[in-house]
Amino acid sequence: MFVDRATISVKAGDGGNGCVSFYRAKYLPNGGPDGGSGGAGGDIWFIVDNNLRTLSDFRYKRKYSAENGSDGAKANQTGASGQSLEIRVPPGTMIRGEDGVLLADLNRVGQRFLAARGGRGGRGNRTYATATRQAPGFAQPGEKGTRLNLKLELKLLADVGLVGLPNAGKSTLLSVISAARPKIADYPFTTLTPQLGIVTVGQTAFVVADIPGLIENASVGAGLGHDFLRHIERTRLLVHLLDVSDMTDGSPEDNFDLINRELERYDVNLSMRPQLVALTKIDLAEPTAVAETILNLTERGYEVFPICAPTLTGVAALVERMAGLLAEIEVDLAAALARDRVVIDSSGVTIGRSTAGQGRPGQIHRLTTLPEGSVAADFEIEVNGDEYEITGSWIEELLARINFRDTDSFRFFQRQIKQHGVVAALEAAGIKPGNTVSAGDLLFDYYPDDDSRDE
Ligand SMILES: Nc1nc2c(ncn2[C@@H]2O[C@H](COP(=O)(O)OP(=O)(O)OP(=O)(O)O)[C@@H](O)[C@H]2O)c(=O)[nH]1
Ligand SMILES: [Mg+2]
Repeated sequence: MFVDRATISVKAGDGGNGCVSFYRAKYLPNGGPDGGSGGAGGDIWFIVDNNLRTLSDFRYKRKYSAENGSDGAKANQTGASGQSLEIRVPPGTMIRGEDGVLLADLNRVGQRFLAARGGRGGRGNRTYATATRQAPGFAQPGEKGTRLNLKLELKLLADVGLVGLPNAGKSTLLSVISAARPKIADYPFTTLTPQLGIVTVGQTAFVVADIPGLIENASVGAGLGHDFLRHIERTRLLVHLLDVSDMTDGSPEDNFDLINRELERYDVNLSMRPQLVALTKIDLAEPTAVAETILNLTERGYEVFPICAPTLTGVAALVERMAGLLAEIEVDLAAALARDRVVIDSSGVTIGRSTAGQGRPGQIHRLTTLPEGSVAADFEIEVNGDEYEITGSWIEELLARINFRDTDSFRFFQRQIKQHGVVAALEAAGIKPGNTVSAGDLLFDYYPDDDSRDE
């Protein structure tokens, strides 16, 4: 079965203990303190691996821990740092805390997320020596590594979603174009859970998702389809299956419009996805009815493929077109993703003071002191876990003017948010490198360009 949820526990490594030791030599009985500090514990990272498609690995292994740091030793030897642990997840994995708060949305290949930082190593007694305290007989224990329970959720990253009424022939199509063996039967709602199949065409392969049939009001929860619409949210192409042999429930075009209305009501973006139409069960249909449906839908601008899946009639042409369209869409997707790779540069900004201290969930931050040379603007920063949301009329107006695919336009945006103190406000709110910032539809990871973390 396809697994798309998993709960795991992670534990970053403990820091090694600091050491208490004094230098001893034959003629120097009271040498100075020379206990080294402990090494840092390893961190827990999540890394997106494009070769993975499911969360099934997490069904069997639920506990993940990074290595502990080693203790410090005599002669000022610092303990070795613990190895960090990298947990590989498929693209599309969302990581939530135990409370359900979204911590990371991992959808770009190679994207990394620091889930838990290893404990710091304890200081050795050597580091406590001062002019007045020359022989400190104590050292610091290592800091414990963070332990967390995390919920992983994978929105099925299918390239193509099959949609249509129950019994339209979706599972039958998937069974003949892939190695997937979905249940097929002559009654509606045969498919109860989404099924994935990998379709190979020449050198390329893509993933097709078969979801339970949709019915009227599926977008608001009717039938079984609703829960599964989210599985096709991120597909790049929809294939809409229309049974032309069965005229009992209205004309094929009426059914076609009904499904499209449901898609639109669920998510406008979904209804704007490119859509190919497959007319199914043409072996049972009136040829004139088929011809008429083809004509009508073609006139409306759709590409229509009459098929009979059990005999493979028309299937090759449909699959070829799916592959062809996906290749075209790929280019657009790359451009869309490039937009996400935003790096805010905070160099040279004087950090103002926020009205409150560190970021807490739901807390709103306002700068009381604006950075030097910056211009006042109306915006607020809301902190939710590791997510920082910028809201307010000024940022909305700014976003509306920016074309994120254009480098100059994007630079202008970077300058604006710096000049107006947004970067300073984020810092004052406690943002850390790699945290997520959202503003309107824009989502990006925060990385200041000076990397001076005090560790
Ligand atoms: N004659 C004929 N029967 C077909 C064709 N395609 C599918 N069928 C039959 O139609 C019935 C329903 O097919 P499924 O593939 O299970 O339909 P589905 O769209 O997956 O249905 P749900 O899972 O309920 O949404 C099955 O009995 C299939 O054998 C076709 O091209 N010709
Ligand atoms: Mg089915």
